[in-house]
Amino acid sequence: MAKIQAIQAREILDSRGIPTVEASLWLDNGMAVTTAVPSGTSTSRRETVELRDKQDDRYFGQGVLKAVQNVNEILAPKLKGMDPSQQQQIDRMMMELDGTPNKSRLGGNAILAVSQAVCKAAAAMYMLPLYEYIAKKYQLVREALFIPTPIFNVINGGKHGAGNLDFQEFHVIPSSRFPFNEALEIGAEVYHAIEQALINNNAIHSVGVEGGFAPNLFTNQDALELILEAIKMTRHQFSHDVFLGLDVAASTFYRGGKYIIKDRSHGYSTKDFIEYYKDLNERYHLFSLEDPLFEEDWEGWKQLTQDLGKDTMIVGDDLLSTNKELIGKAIQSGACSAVLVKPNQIGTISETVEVVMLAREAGWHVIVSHRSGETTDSFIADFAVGVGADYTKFGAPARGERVVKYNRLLQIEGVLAASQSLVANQQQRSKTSG
Ligand code: 2PG
Ligand code: MG
Repeated sequence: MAKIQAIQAREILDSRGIPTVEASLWLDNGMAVTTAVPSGTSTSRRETVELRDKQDDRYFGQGVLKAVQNVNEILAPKLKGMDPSQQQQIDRMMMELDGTPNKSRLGGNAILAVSQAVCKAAAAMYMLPLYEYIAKKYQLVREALFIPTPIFNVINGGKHGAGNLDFQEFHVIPSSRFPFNEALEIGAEVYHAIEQALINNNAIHSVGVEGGFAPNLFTNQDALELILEAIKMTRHQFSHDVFLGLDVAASTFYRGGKYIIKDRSHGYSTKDFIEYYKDLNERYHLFSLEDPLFEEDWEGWKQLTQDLGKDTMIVGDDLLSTNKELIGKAIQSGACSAVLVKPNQIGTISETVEVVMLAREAGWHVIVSHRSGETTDSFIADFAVGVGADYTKFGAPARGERVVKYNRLLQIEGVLAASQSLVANQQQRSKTSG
């Protein structure tokens, strides 16, 4: 067994040009790994605290030098000599060293950088691909490993878009019957067709923070129409090969008890907004609906899940914040039917895995997600495969920090296909020779 010899963190930039934490970890057998943590733009109230320097002028106060220092001076000396396969023990120790309920002393960004590095280092120590190590360790995948179905974010609004849409993300979701490489083709083809449709309509076709287009349109519904128009330009059929979904991020436009969006000037009450979704669903057969209501509108969520949850995945992101207490509450009350899983909302790998386990036990769908501020680390792709996620959400099929994750899924798909056909061949051979 190798032991942790050293950990060094540093400040790097994320895809938005904002600092984030990267950590390298060395084992005493000479192996080394590096990983970086992402950062959200539309964060929920219940997420762990991302430690930012605040008081200085560097990067307008967004620097993460304190978090880096916490890794280098507090966490690294304590972890020295520990066995990296003891993830739970290490994560618990870091939480105790932090001593706050929301990781605000050392920083969720500092703690997660180390937690991810420990996970990667253990995989390296066992000489396993990261996804396989995670699968073996946590035993969450019942049969053979598979690649989750991708949810592509093709139009960016809300806090993510430079355009004028209220809804944060407009998704296209290929049917789960396609192997991942074909699902990626569908996502990329629809993405390019949207660009063409925008050009045809003389609309702006620049992109938002997750690589989706960020146009100026009259209503949010116009964005859904645009996607339908684009799908028609491809060889794929709406509602058969490819479906629509939304991450509404409704907390960002909930003001004074009303949902204020450009589709109606005087805003919607919860009841009216649920009716609005029902109408949308009639036309667009929404496959998934993430954060459709304010993160504290629990009664509304329950009602919406009752009304639409049979055919539409009702996904809790801000509502649940990858937090096991909140998920417990949502399972009990029937507030949604799927969870968006983001390690940096909770701050350690062990706690993230616990959330996946809870969701699985409840029969919920699991969507493993990136953040809007990303790096070129593809940790999250391996994590999604390793825990057997049903879906992944890694943004548009464009821009380096997004495609690095989709490309990693392609690699894993290739390796799995080769090893599974190897197993099938071996079984065949042992049958014929026996
Ligand atoms: C979301 C995420 C990722 P952010 O709301 O689901 O797409 O956005 O990272 O800004 O919270
Ligand atoms: Mg979301």
